[in-house]
Amino acid sequence: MNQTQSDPTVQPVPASVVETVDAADVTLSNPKWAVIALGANLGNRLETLQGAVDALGDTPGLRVKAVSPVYETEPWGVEPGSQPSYFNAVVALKTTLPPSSLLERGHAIEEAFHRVREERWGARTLDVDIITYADVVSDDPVLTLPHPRAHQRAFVLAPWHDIDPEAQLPGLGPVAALLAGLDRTGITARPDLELHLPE
Ligand code: PH2
Ligand code: MG
Ligand code: MG
Repeated sequence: MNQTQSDPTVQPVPASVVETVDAADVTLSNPKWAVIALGANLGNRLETLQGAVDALGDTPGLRVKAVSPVYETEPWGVEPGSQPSYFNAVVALKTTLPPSSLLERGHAIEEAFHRVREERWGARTLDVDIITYADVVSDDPVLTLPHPRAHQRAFVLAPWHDIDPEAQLPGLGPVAALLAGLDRTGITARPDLELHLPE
């Protein structure tokens, strides 16, 4: 006889505490939503962004749920005309990784695309920024949540709003309202370009 079934002290886990991410997916217990912004302004920008989406999808304990449209955007924070334009996009995912591991994974993906860390806001092949992790608000300098400048950046909020019009920036309110207050000059949708979910 099956020992486990006959032992009255071993209770089955109620189905309600195991959240199924996707029917064909591994079942992740207690996964959290996170939003990641991607940016590239050197090399083959579209290929790099898709590579980053695929690399996120290859991460154990992480499931990419939505990928935004691509925007071509003027570099923010530098002398106009001093850098190539960016391609920006946003990914919504569910993960069982803690924020620190997600950050580490993001850095590893940046490095895989030959990102060289030079000056602040320098041109880069790939930038992977965690925008939100669940509803965490933290001023930890290693990983400030939500991303400390996301609310000022239409190149983050516009693609995020496209995939989740109800999105909220924890502590700061609806993305729709924040986006409505931003100047969208230099932020151009590129419907001719498309990213897809990881295979
Ligand atoms: N990222 C930066 C600095 N400036 N400008 C645009 N348009 N898009 C970015 O992703 C971006 C930027 C530093 O992370
Ligand atoms: Mg960034
Ligand atoms: Mg970054």
